[in-house]
Amino acid sequence: MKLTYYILGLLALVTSDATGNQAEDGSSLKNCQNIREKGFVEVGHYVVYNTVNNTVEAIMIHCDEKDGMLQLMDKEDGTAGRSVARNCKELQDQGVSDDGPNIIYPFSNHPDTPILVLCDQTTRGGGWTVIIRRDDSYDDLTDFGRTFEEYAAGFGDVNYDFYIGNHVIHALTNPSQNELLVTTEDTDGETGYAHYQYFHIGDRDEWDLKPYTMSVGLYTGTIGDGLGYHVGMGFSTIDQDNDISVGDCAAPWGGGYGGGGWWYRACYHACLTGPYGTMDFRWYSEAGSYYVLNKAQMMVRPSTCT
Ligand SMILES: [Ca+2]
Repeated sequence: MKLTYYILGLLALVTSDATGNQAEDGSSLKNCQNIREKGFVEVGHYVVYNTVNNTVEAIMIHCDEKDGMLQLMDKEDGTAGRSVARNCKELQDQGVSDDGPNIIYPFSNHPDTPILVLCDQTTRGGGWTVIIRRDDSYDDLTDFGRTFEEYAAGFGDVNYDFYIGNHVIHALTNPSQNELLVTTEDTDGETGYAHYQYFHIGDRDEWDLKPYTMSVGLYTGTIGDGLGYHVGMGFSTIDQDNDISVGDCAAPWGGGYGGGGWWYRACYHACLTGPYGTMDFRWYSEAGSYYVLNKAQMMVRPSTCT
């Protein structure tokens, strides 16, 4: 145990400004050796940065004993030697104030499973974990016409456009009350937001409920309550129809709408997964009116009001 406490003391000295997994000048972290030189000595997952086509991209790597890292023993109170966060709000509470990719451990039943996520630590107080990002300015755009299993697991790249996965959204919104912030930019370049004080995604298998049923409420914002129409709906995709339409709202072009997975009813007011450059990537504002979008983001954080 003496060794443990010596190492923890060393950690406190050299990483006092970076209690998360990422140093402030994260772009200099390219491998485990760089991470060790920054004073991070513990076996675990870290964010590193590679330059690809003049763009800095974050990826997650694992550094272990053969990289010169140390397997720290658990503390006497039984908690792990390494501080981990379940979401971006907990990272913020640990002193991580930078926007960008970081590592969280959101699964209460698999607390050692890390995922690379995008954190927003500045908008409206920060602490947000981004669950979907669409942005048509990227070079290689992600196809959002995906299967139920792909939407469950998540797809895309946190450096660009992505969907974090219904499995993760359920884990993020389940243990506590969460709020949701939707931000949009329409085809005229106008930006707006919708804030919901309450947001929750059910589990994949719940008695008497469709998979990943959405609850959302207490709207304020500038673009209208686009999600209100979708309350209580399960998640539908090109290969799984959980909507209440006689048709199939998630059917791809030709059969229905844009093919994106969504909490369709019959069929939708807002949909943030439709194809770029079409009216199926849009946000409802009021009866008969909606914004066609170029960019959109949804992000969640534990609610400050309970
Ligand atoms: Ca249907």
